[in-house]
Amino acid sequence: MDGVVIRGINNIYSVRCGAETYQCRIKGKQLADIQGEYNPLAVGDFVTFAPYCAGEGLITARLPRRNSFQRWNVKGECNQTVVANMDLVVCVCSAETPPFRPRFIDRVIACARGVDVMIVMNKCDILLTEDEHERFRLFSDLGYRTMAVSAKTGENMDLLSQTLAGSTVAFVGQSGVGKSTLINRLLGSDGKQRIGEVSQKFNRGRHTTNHSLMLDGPGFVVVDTPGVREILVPHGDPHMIADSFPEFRAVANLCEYDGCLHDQEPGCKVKELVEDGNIHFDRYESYLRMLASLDERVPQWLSESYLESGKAVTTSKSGKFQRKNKLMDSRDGVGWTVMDHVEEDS
Ligand SMILES: Nc1nc2c(ncn2[C@@H]2O[C@H](COP(=O)(O)OP(=O)(O)OP(=O)(O)O)[C@@H](O)[C@H]2O)c(=O)[nH]1
Ligand SMILES: [Mg+2]
Ligand SMILES: [Zn+2]
Repeated sequence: MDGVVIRGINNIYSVRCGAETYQCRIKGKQLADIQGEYNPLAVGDFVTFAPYCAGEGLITARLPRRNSFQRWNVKGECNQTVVANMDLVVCVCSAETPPFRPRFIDRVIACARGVDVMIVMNKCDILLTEDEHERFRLFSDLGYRTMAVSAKTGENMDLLSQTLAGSTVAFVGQSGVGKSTLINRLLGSDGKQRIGEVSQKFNRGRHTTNHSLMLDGPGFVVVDTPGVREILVPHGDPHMIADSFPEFRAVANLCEYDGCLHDQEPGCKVKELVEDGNIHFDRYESYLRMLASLDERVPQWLSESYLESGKAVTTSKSGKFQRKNKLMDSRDGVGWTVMDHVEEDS
């Protein structure tokens, strides 16, 4: 049978198939062909499973993903899929508590692989400063759908609900921006009950979400995800980061070098436009921080023996081979970082 993962806690996955939900484990120790990932299954994954008794089953395969939202897991030292197979990722931010952090949104966009991002400013009952407002508006100038709502006053909640109609969406964002409050409000009394249940059972009284959960809304399906203080882009090809900036993408063919990463390369059109003020400087800085974070990583699955085999020698940003102790700097998808601290951007 095939079903969709609606929740996963401690290697037990709730898999929904039609009207039934089965509590499933993975058959054997791991799923075939899935390695080097923090979690083999994420909410939204379609799986094949074999029911073995009432309401329980064994997962035998993960079906191919249409898209995913991934981040770098600092503790696990590898990429983690937060949700898969979404029609839309809704990046929720707030005017205050926590403060508006546009670079966090830039990173959320870079974490979304093959799926559109909409940016929802919650707590619009609190005013933004002029600068914050300008940076927020920039997202819509760049072509992203944006919306300002308030879960508290209900402002624009109908509009949000209409926008989500017919879709499966994930709410992601910093802890405390109001993802769960928004979802409660969108789902009405039904949703409140279910979310209340979850927070009592799994949060031991805390008012934060600590695992992703897929819920049925009126005319749409929504995944509530746990908020994070910081989000880091997944490890991988740095060109994917550059591609997540539409204003860079639009002019990249005018850069002197093919595959220009808009960093130190001569004849870079992006840098020229930043200097002229035609590309927002803060967006560019935000991008450079993401690139730098890729250079500092060591995915755990890159074992010492793999490194010693010499296969991992790759070119660095500057185009030269570079050796850091036994580890090499890399930009071609087998790179890594030693991440001993996480800096917060504004
Ligand atoms: N002023 C104001 N406060 C809000 C609004 N929406 C939510 N809040 C408050 O923001 C706080 C955090 O809300 P949550 O819904 O728990 O935030 P979250 O994003 O789900 O947080 P995590 O589960 O930790 O990721 C709560 O105290 C809410 O009452 C809003 O529109 N305006
Ligand atoms: Mg929450
Ligand atoms: Zn360039």
